[in-house]
Parts: sequence; structure tokens; C-alpha cells
Amino acid sequence: MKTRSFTIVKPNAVAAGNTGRILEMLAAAGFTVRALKMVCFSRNDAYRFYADHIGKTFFGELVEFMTSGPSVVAVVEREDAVTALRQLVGATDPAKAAEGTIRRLYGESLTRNAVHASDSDGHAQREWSQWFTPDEIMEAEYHFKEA
Ligand code: FUP
Repeated sequence: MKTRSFTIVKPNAVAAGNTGRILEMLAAAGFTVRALKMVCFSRNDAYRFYADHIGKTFFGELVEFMTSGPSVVAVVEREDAVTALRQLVGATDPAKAAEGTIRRLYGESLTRNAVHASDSDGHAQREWSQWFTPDEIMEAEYHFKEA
């Protein structure tokens, strides 16, 4: 069944000019983009997005990084999207990520790991809801929107 996941091209990958290459890898892996935009995480956005990690040793560094420049956020669709995206993205630490994965190619460190991929259907929905209203997520069939 086609499902959706949520991804972020993080500030280091955007700054390095790798957004296009990463979107191309998603397309080559069979993902359709359903929503896409460039955003700047405020500190509040970073706290909300990474709420589960508040208090951990790396949290401060993570917030500094996520607020250091623009990110590109997207909702992507495919068969078994959450699992397929995690596979394409690779392990959290780019040094441990498999050859050919996005983090292996474009990640610089555990924190500056180039991309985010949701870890479950429930988290994916919670995460994209932080950045997209329902009408910003495109359905497979085009629906004309009245002004
Ligand atoms: P992932 O699901 O792969 O994004 O990984 P986690 O949820 O475990 O971590 C969330 C983010 O925290 C990662 F993208 C990177 C960052 N992180 C660190 O900066 N240092 C750590 O020691 C662990 C995670």
C-alpha cells in the first residue's frame, strides 16, 4: 500500500547545494513528492520537532545546527514509505551508514547528518503536521481550488 513519510533536507545539505541531488535520489527510489517547501527552523520549531530529545547531551548542538540555516521539508509517498525512506537515508551516523545512502553521501557527522526520515507512520504524520496544513499536501488527483 502506498503510504507517506516526512523528510527534511537539513541545513548542512541545503547550504552545500545538495537539495536537488537528494530530491533526485528520492525520485529514483520511487518516491512522489506530495508537499515541499523551504523553511527556517526557529529555536521553538527545533524544540517541538525534537521534543523527545530534550535534556539529552547532544540536544543543544542539535538545536544550534537545525537553526543554523534554511531546511527543505517534504512529504513523500511510495509503497511502504517509512521503511523505504529510512533505508535510502541510512543509519543516523553517516560513518555507519551503508554505501550509497543519502547520509553516507552527504552527511558530515552524527549531528550534521544531511537528512531526516520519520521512524513510523504516526511520527511521520505528527512531523509533517508541524510544517504543512492539510490543503498544502497534494492528492494524487488534481483538485481545482476555488479562489
Ligand atoms: P534518526 O531517527 O536517525 O534521525 O535518529 P535519532 O532520532 O536517534 O536522532 C535525532 C537526531 O539527533 C539525529 F538526526 C542526529 C541527532 N543526534 C546527535 O546529534 N547526536 C547523537 O548522539 C544522537 C543523535
